[in-house]
Amino acid sequence: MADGYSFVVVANRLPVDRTTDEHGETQWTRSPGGLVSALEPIVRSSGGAWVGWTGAPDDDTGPVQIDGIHLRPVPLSAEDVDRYYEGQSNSTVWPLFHDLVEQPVYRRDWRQAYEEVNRRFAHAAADVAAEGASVWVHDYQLLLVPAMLRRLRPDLRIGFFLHIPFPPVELFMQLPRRAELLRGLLGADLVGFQRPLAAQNFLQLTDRLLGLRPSGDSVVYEDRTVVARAFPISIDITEIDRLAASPEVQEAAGRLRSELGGDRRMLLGVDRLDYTKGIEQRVEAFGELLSEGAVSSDEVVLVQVATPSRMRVAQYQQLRERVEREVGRINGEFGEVGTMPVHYLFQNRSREELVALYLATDVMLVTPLRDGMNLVAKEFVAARRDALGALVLSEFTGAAAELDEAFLTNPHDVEDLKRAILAALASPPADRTTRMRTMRARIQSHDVDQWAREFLDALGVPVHQ
Ligand code: ADQ
Repeated sequence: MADGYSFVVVANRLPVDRTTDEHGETQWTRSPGGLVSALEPIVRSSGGAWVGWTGAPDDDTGPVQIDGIHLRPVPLSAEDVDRYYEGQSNSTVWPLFHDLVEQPVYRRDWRQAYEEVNRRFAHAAADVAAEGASVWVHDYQLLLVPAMLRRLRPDLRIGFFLHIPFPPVELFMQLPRRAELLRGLLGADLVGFQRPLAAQNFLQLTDRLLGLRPSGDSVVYEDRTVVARAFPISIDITEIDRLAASPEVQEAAGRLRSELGGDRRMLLGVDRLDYTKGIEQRVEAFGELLSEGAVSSDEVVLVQVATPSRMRVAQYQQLRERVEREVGRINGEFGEVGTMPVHYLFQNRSREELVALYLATDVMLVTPLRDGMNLVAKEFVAARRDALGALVLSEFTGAAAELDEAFLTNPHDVEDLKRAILAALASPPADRTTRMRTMRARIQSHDVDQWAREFLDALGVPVHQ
């Protein structure tokens, strides 16, 4: 269509949150997060469109133009949310792609809803894209969209980026209708992953399931070349640096420190409350260190901030109960009036507050059992302009490949987690500073804006900003 948009982003969510003001008027505010801040300027400068769900079930909002971006909502009924989003996306694909750290649930009605909703997204994208436009599809909720879109619009250039890990061949083989999902991705010209191993897994599968012959980083499918490559995502370094330099944020960090008890060393975890993030293992390790007397609650405090996430999914509710029970047990056993060993906040926090927490902490604990990248680790490093603070980082995060001067750990092994926490607490300041400087140098040369440009460059999309 001649009057469509030349660049289109397709993601489960639109880059805005809708609120209603005191006069009952609808207001849209930009959602927080690196992906939105990286893509929004590109979409805006190219006069582009963004296709996604508003986040509210049964919402029939029509297209809107906000800050130079055409937003095209895809409606989801409450039942779609249940089956496509909470079901197939978050109870089947999510656990399977995270190496089965929870058991995936396989249901035919969820798969069917997933296919229907993916088709709806593909039609919406086909509808807004101009002749020869470039379309960038995101993440595990939309694995079928590239092929559906190609069928509707063979003239388009289609890119896909997976934010989560892509599993090894033997795990992917568990998925019902696995070949169809693979063909879904093969509808793209470029399939991007966080890590090179994920791209290799994908290419191997094209051989195993479809008998294709991948060569190097590409494979020929239906007379087209599909390239699969790693594009490790990053963060908005300028934003974190600006916040970390702000006197208000620094004061807030100072206040936090004194409120937590002056000279106690602070351990910090910041995550969505998700079973992939290793929150339980981290709390358990800390509890054992207390009970063995390796640390004492006079000397060390753990602050865990957990954002409520997917709370309608049973596995997430159960996780919340287990974490809260364990925190309660540790505080009951090792706390004193006024000095609790664990401060647990089941809350969303503003960017300012997060950065103040990063600045206040001695040891940051990022211990996922599996994680595509993990932006919290990178945000912590970017915030530490003082080059102080230690990072305990799981080997099973994508970030570990870039941040290997962290205190690396295997969180599946609680003994190893305890060892890493103690090593980070005991490391001399000069050692921590050397490690932090090296990590900062590494991430500073690659921020999220560059990540987006590299992907779009490989897709052949001109980016003017
Ligand atoms: P997530 O699983 O959500 O992302 P992560 O990469 O850590 O994980 O990003 C979380 C973001 O939410 C960070 O920017 C963090 O600051 C913010 N956040 C976390 N807890 C918060 C809280 N309590 N309050 C406010 N903000 C909070 C998925 C993949 C990752 C991949 C990213 C990007 O699972 O592996 O790194 O996408 O591709």
